[in-house]
Amino acid sequence: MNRSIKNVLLISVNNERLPYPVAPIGAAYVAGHLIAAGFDARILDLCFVDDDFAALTDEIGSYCPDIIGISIRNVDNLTYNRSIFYMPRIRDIVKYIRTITNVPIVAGGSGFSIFPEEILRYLPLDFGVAGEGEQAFLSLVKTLGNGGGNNIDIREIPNIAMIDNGSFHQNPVSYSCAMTQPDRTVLNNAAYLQFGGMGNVQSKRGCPFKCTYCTYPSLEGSRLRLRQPEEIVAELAEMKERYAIDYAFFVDDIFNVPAAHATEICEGIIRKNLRIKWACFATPFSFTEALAKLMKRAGCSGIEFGSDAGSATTLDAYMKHFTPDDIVKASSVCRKIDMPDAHYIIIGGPSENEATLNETFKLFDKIRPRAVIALAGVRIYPGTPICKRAVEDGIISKDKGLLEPVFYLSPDTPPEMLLTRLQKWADGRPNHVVPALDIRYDVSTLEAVRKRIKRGPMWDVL
Ligand code: B12
Ligand code: SF4
Repeated sequence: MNRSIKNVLLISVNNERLPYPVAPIGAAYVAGHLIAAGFDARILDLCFVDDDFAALTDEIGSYCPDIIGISIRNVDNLTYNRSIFYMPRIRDIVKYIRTITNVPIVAGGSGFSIFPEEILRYLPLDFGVAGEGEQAFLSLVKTLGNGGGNNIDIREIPNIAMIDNGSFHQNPVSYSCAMTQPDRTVLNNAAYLQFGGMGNVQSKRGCPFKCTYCTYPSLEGSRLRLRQPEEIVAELAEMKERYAIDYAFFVDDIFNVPAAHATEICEGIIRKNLRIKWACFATPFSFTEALAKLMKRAGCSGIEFGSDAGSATTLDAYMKHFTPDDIVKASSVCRKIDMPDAHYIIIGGPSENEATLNETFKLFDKIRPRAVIALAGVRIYPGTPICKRAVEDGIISKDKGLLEPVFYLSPDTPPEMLLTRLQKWADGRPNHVVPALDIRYDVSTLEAVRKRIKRGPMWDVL
């Protein structure tokens, strides 16, 4: 056991309430790994706190951490025209921590992992961990705790990032963590169940597809890594027995790929008669009636499809792996078995024009899913194909900083036209959610719905 680092404080800075508060299971994975290795670790969760600084003073004063990890989930809210950039608050938090303690501060989380260099330059940090945090942070804590005495060079620990003499350095990112389950003893499960309406669980990591704007494969890898179905079923059973979590969200990038794994999870839940409800993300690609029926029998009460568009031209521009016809089929399967389905669409992206917009509106009017969640414009992330296209199309310059939100908006659908068309489309269609226009997407509406509807993602009842 290590000598000089004993107490590890992880601070989850996310306090976003839309669409509902989500528990920081990433930090709980990291904490679980540290605890299993003999460290004392806990999470200060700023989600339900009124005064960040008072909470920091209390926690740091009483716990006296030897190292602090900052979990940065969201950089911004991905919402064109209603953009919220979370980083200035996070900078105030980290600067404040620096005034009360001089222990090392390390950042991690999906938001950090997308922008390691930008965030290391934006915040006064010692190190960062890009990608999976369990193994990397444990190795870093051990190395720092031993003053280097364990002979591990920080430059050899995968995923570690740092600014060294003004230059950014990133160790190779590895996607190989042995996946277990998060340590939920460090989470405020009751508050998330009450205000978020569910718990969260992960059955796999990785996505094999290559959609043009997406960061998920770079966050979790392109290779699918699957957990054992029986472990996931046991985790769900424990969530229910120990924390009364009777509704879960599978945070997997896509639940229904590979179908055999999804099938085994559903069969396991049915066999154990868990009586738990859940929701998930899915792709319309190869979405079969057999799997949908099984999901329903296993408690699935809502599917969120990353459908993106109803136009073949736009789907091609997004490099999607399915066609408009696949969306129609997936939605009709849901309708047939009475499974609530929501479809995320992104309008105004590359190759969008008036004609493709009409095709998309027409398709979703035809299939009439339970909900359409319509986003305007595509958030541009570094290293993605859409970033390259944005430069080619003259939307951004080659060296444009992307930490502060920047969106791709097709030159053929100018913002005013796009928002007017969206407003008109959503009018009279109660199943449409449009964050860009606050249509059925604002804190007071959703918190009022949550008071009435105790569980679930809420788009199914709007
Ligand atoms: C599932 C999901 C959702 C679900 C959550 C459902 C639920 N009940 O949990 C829903 C649909 C509600 C949702 C909503 C939003 N989401 Co979301 N979501 C995801 C997704 C797919 C998985 C998140 C997850 O739980 N992963 C599993 C955990 C285990 O992984 P993790 O948190 O990354 O943690 C690991 C590492 O990051 C690291 N780590 C984490 N913390 C720490 C701390 C330290 C110190 C260290 C060293 C390491 C470390 O180690 C962990 C274990 O390996 C990610 C994309 C992705 N593939 O990551 C987007 C993602 C997190 N979402 C994102 C965003 C922006 C949002 C929204 C703001 C969008 C919106 N306007 O609605 C909201 C915010 C919600 C909120 N209240 O915060 C962005 C965040 C980055 C960014 N662009 O700012 C992501 C990355 C997607 C993207 N576009 O790139 N989301
Ligand atoms: S949009 Fe969905 S399917 Fe496409 S790469 Fe991202 S996670 Fe995978």
